[in-house]
Amino acid sequence: MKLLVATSNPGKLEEFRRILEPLGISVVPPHKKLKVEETGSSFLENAYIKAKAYWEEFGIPSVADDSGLIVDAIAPYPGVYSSRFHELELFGKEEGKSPDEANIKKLLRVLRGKRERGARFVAFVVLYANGKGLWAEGEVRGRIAESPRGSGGFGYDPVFIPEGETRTMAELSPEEKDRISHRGKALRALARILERCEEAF
Ligand code: ITT
Repeated sequence: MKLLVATSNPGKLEEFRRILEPLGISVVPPHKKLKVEETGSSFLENAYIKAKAYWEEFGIPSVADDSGLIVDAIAPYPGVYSSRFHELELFGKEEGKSPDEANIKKLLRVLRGKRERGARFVAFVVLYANGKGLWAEGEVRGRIAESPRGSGGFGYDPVFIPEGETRTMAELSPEEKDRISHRGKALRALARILERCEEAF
């Protein structure tokens, strides 16, 4: 089976490939950028909006991920605003060399001096084609480091220490991240559901 990955985030695309191809699902990137307004108020709704928009544009069964970091001390933030947390007026705007760097700077500033550093990554994935959708979710708990470490992954990985680890997500190998990550769990769950109803797609 071939799925279009409904994302403009290269880090996510690479993870989709790594996680789905060993399960016998080949994934293709979109051949042009699609700007989709994420107008939903939940991860699930935004993932649905993205998967449907890509299906309508490209006519290939499309799988989207809407994901983010929820930090206990400021829950439900950054949440659905994770990719543009630095732009939010709430807690003050932040600048950086990249959006990822600005987001991390802001998060560390907001948590400075706080002992409560618990957090979780969540991912909702939706597969959409022909008026039909399937979805699954995944989560990984952890805590926010005092400063960034590591160069793997993307987004908040350099400041997220998964439960039971001393390393940040950005210090894990790609295989180690996929085994425990929110996206790994969500995509493997989706693949199991798809096995039972592939003919519908
Ligand atoms: P698409 O909508 O095009 O897929 P996006 O990056 O805008 O790309 P989201 O709206 O789902 O995607 O925002 C997810 C953000 O949450 C992402 O930009 C990171 O800041 C953060 N995030 C999600 N998964 C992550 C991961 O595995 N590691 C680090 N940060 C992650």
